[in-house]
Order: sequence, then C-alpha cells, then structure tokens
Amino acid sequence: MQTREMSAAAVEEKRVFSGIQPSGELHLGNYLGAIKGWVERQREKVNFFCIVDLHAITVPQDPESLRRRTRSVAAMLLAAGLDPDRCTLFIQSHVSAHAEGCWLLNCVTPIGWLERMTQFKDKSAGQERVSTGLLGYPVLMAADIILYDADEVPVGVDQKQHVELARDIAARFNRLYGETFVVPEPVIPEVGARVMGLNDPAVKMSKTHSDVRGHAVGMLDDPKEIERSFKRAVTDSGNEIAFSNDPGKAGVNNLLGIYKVVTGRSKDEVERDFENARGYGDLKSRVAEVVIEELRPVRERYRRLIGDVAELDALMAVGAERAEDVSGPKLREVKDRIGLALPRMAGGG
Ligand code: ATP
Ligand code: LTN
Repeated sequence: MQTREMSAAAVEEKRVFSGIQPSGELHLGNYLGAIKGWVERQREKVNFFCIVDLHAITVPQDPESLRRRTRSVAAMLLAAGLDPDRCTLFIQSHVSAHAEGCWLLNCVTPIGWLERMTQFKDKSAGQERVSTGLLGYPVLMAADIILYDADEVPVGVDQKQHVELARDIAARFNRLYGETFVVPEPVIPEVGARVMGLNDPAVKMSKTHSDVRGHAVGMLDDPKEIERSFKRAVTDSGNEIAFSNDPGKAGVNNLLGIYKVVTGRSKDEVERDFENARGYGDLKSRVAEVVIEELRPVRERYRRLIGDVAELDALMAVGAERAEDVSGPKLREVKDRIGLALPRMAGGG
C-alpha cells in the first residue's frame, strides 16, 4: 500500500505527485522529461501518478478518443516501468475529491492569479471561445497536488509556474483557515526538462504539434520511423558536436541532450563519445540508435498490456481506491476547516 501509514520507515519519506494528460500520442519529450524520471523515483519515495483526464477536457475532446487515449496512457506508463506495487497510478476522474477540492480552492484563488498564467495566455490566444475550465486548470492541478500533501512535484519546466501557483494557493488556504496543506516544491529535471522539436529546435516537442511531419518521436514509433525522424532533424551548417547555448546550435544541443538523458552519461562523457564522429549524420544515427533501444522494450510491453483491457481497468480501479484513501480524509478536513462539514443525518434527513 502506498500510504504514509505503510510502515514506520515510510513516515519520513517524501511524497511525490505528478500527472500527465491523455491528450494525444505520448512522445519522447514526455518520456524523457517526465515518465523516465517517475520510474526512477518510485524506488525511493511514496508516489502518486495521475492520468489527468479532467485537465484534458479543458479544451474540446472527442469522447471516444479521450477514452481510448486514457487507457493507452495507462498502458504506456505501466510499459515504461511504473509498478503498481511501488506507486499509486490512477485516473483523475475516478477520484471525485479532485473535482470537489478544485471547487473549494476556486473559492480562495484570486482570478488575477489565473489570468497571469502563461499557459492560459498561450492556449486562449486567438480562440473564439475559451472555457472557464481552461482558466481554472491550475486550480485543479493545485487540488491534485495538495490533497495528497505532496512534498515534491516532478514536472517539465513548462509546468513550473503552475506548481508555484499550487504553492501560493496552499499557503493562502493555510493562512485563512490554519495549517492544512503541505506547501509543495516543483522538481525540474536538469536535462530532459525541455526536449525540443526535431523539425524546429526552437519549439518544445509537444503533443499539440505531433502530427507535424518530423516534429516528434512517438513512444510507439517503430525503429524505422525513429531513424527517419532523427535523419531529418534540423541542425546547422557547422560540424562541431558540443553542448551549446547558442540558438544557432539548438538542434545539435537537443540531440546531445536526448543522448545524455537516455544513456545517463555526463556532458563530458557525451562529448567524448562524439569526438571521432563523422559529422552530424553520424550523430543523428547514433542518437536514433540509443532511442530505438530505449523504447523497444516499452513498445513490446505496451502491446501486451493494451491487449488486456480488463486487466488494465482492474489495475486502475485499485489505484483509484488507494488514491481515495489519502485524498478522501484530506478533503473532509478541508471542508471541516471551511465550515462545510455538518454531520449528515443517518437516513438522509
Ligand atoms: P500539450 O502539447 O498538450 O501541452 P505536452 O506534450 O506538453 O502536451 P503534457 O501532458 O502537458 O504534454 O506533459 C506531460 C509531462 O511531460 C509534463 O511533466 C511535461 O512537463 C512533460 N513534457 C511535455 N513535453 C515535454 C518536452 N518537450 N520536454 C520535456 N518534458 C516535456
Ligand atoms: N498540467 C500538467 C499535468 C498535471 C500535473 C498535475 C502535473 C495535472 N495535474 C499535478 C503535476 C502535478 C501538464 O500538462 N503536464
């Protein structure tokens, strides 16, 4: 069981919460920036990982494909190495405390805090209709995190501002109603924090652009496709293979960054690996090779898991129950603090 009561030793352990949207095909950026780190963390911390389908519906979704992708992400996370015996993996909409907690936190969150969020500005720009849910997105995210008293929130750098907002909301609630929530910390991986598009290294690799040819490497792409994507990757007209902050060298920097996270080597070791490389062509095929080998077992496990929907659904049900065991009592505490939780009469009176 993944609760703090698990054992005396676990009491001292940090609690971790993170989430991923079932909003498109997962790509190498999601894998290196988030999922791989989650898999590594589960050895040492108490972890909650959530497939955030309620976040996905802040923008229009086709119901059937949302359902299919939610299962697909569950299978992908398990295939990548999340172990239900070591972490609590669940689907957000299975645990009603998230939506309910979001409402309670909405009522202590100034609207100006939300209007300032860069993701809101980006996603709402140029849209004719923007849902209230899109504005409230970070409040739901704060509920996700603080209902579990999470100490750490591993996210890509693009989500740091949202975790900081969750800190502000937790601190504000604590000030208004007394110590209730742990104030969480964002944890940003050093490299892999931002994997860039292969077609345009100035733009982060993202699900939103993954149908653009050559932009993303899908976690389920077969070796031939992966090789093709890397061959087409945009670089520069030079020939120096080294890490660099020069925007003109962003393509090579991105390729080296990917190689570094996959192999777990240091920057020096990576540069040494390419000392005798024969130009960018060689760099691209060696990066493709390590990515292909990294994703091969994930793809194979995924195929087995997605073939057994009943087993997958059963695993998600177990995750939801465990998540409820933690977030349910917290939600009751919050309602009590606010003055909502009058005892309910037996017999529905
Ligand atoms: P969207 O295009 O819908 O914004 P996304 O591809 O950015 O989606 P999310 O579901 O928002 O993916 O992110 C899931 C996790 O993957 C988050 O922790 C996020 O920071 C991380 N992540 C997403 N894209 C990248 C990337 N290019 N590099 C590193 N990490 C990333
Ligand atoms: N907004 C995040 C997903 C997300 C999340 C969370 C991450 C929803 N709730 C709680 C960490 C903790 C994203 O789009 N990557």
